[in-house]
Amino acid sequence: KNHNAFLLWFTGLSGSGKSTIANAVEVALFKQGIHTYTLDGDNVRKGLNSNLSFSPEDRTENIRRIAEVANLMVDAGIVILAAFVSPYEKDRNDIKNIVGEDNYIEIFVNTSVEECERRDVKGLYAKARAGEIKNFTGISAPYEAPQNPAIEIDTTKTSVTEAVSVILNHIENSLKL
Ligand code: GGZ
Repeated sequence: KNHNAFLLWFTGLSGSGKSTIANAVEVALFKQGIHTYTLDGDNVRKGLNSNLSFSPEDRTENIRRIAEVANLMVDAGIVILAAFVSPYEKDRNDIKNIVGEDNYIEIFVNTSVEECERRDVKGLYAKARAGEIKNFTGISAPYEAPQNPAIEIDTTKTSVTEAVSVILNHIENSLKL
């Protein structure tokens, strides 16, 4: 395994800020000359996982496939950022086993459902409340909060810039970069 590569896994509710923070971390890593790739709903659920729904079984399969792809990309020496709701503790534990504990950095973007719903950037919470989206995480499907994430970010107290520096500091202190 290439020991300079690893997986940054962002978990949290829809609209919690996972992708925003992941994208900002990716820009910072790029400036350091580090080869990165971001996996998110936009490039995975439309392609590789386009046959998967949001049922519990399909979410588990979604996360399993992403973890296997991330593992291959880490093997290729690329720093991977992955931003998925990933609501189940068991599934997140499986990611760690797939990529190896030393390569897995879990980041809990801890924005409450009340705050995500207040922001409702994409209008999905309103649709979920109206019953137009079934099994919506935080409304009609569970989110199991990580018990022991490497990093936890409260986006009501921490700016994107601050979140980036917390994450970069963690990576540097754990001798990843
Ligand atoms: C949760 C849903 C759902 C349901 C569609 N529940 O804000 P978004 O739009 O871009 O992020 C959400 C994304 C979640 O996909 P993931 O692959 O990350 O989920 S999981 O890890 O649980 O497999 C949201 C949109 O897809 N979306 N329906 N029912 N989010």
